[in-house]
Amino acid sequence: MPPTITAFRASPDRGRALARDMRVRWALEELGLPYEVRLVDFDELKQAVHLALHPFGQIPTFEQDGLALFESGAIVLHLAQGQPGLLPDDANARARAINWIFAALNTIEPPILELQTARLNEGHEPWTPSRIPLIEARIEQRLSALAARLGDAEWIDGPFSAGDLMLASVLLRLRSSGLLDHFPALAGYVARAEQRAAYRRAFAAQYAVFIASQA
Ligand code: GTB
Repeated sequence: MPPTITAFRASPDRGRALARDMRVRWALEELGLPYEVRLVDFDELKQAVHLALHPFGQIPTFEQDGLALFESGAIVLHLAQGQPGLLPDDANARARAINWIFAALNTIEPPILELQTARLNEGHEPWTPSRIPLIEARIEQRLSALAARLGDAEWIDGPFSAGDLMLASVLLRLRSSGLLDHFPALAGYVARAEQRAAYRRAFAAQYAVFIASQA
């Protein structure tokens, strides 16, 4: 049976592929795996049926053959480990690709989330205007180190891997901030990721959901 994932029926990102079901869709497309999507409204997220799948009442979730997972990183890793295509065969290279999944989620994404929280949820607070430059500086520190490591390579460590998928997914969240533009190597990296056929199929699928929600 194909897996079933959950996604917003009407994503607040208006189909810009910023919600975290996108990284799972992208991984599934990279691996050529069919999947089904159960769309959920915001109020369903905190109801018992969904909480049984996701203790924090969020998307995405993943269900297949009696296994239920939440956390986009865990889902992508599970998929990548299940079939060839997103992790190298060589044990050390595989460990390094997994290393980059964790780096994306634990080291690069946190300050990016802080910035979004400050802008979207705390924009009215008196401290926000002075806090934003501090968060931006922390993000730029990370981007600078990442750009230095990437150099002029196409992908972060050899052929495209789940590590690149997660890094690009996280960096994409910065597009509207303009911060990526200060790092042309990273902007090019993200653009290459977005040009992948699997990314485009995943983008189109989530965009179609958003358009349908507006009808
Ligand atoms: N760590 C978890 C993971 O990686 O799976 C985080 C999951 C998560 O934050 N899910 C969000 C959610 O369900 C959707 S993606 N939120 C509902 C809730 O917490 O009640 C986050 C997101 C939402 C909207 C935009 N946007 O509009 O641009 C971008 C990202």
